[in-house]
Amino acid sequence: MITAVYPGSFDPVTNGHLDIMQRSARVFDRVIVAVLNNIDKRCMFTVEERLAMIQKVVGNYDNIEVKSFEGLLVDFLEVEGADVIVKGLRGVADFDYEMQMAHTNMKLSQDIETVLLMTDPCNSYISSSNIKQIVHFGGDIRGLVPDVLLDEIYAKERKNRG
Ligand code: COD
Repeated sequence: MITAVYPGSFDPVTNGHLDIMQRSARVFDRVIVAVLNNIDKRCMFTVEERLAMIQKVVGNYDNIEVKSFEGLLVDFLEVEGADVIVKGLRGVADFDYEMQMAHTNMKLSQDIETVLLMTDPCNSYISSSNIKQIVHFGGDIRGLVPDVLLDEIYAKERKNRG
C-alpha cells in the first residue's frame, strides 16, 4: 500500500490543485493533502478555512484525507507512514524549484520519493497568487477554482477589505 502526501499552502485551493489531488487518488492507494500551517506566512485563509475548503471538494473520495502540518515535510511523512511526496508541475519555473525541493527532501530522508505530475494544460496558468490578485481587483475567477468555493472566496475578500 503506497501512501502519498500532496503538500501545499492551498491559499486558496484551485482547479489546478484539485486536478492533482484527483489524479493522485487514482495512482496511489492513500493520499493525504497536507496543508502547511506556516505562522510566518501571511495567508488569505486560516489553516482551518483551507482544510474545510479542500474537504468540501475532495470529501467524496474514500482514499483522500486532508490534514495540516508544521515543520519539515519529511517528518510529517514519517509520522503518517507515507512513502511519496506528490507535486504538480506547471512549467520549467516549477521544475527548477521542485527539483531543488526534491533533492533537499532526498537528503533529509533517503526513503522518500518525490513524484511530479504534469498539470493539465487547461490549468497551467492557474496559481493561488493570481486568484487572490484577480479577486482583489474585482475580476472573475469562475473556472479557476471549484465552483462550490466561489462565494466563500469573494466573501473573504469583502471581509478583509472591512
Ligand atoms: N497545476 C498543477 N499543479 C499546481 C498548480 C496548477 N495550476 N498550482 C500549483 N500546483 C502545485 C505546485 O507546483 C505545488 O506542487 C503544489 O501544487 C502546491 O502549491 P501551493 O502554491 O499551494 O503550495 P506551496 O508551493 O506554497 O507549498 C510549499 C510547501 C508547503 C510544499 C513547502 O513550503 C514545504 O514543503 N514546506 C515544509 C518545510 C520543509 O519541509 N522544507 C524542506 C524542504 S525544502
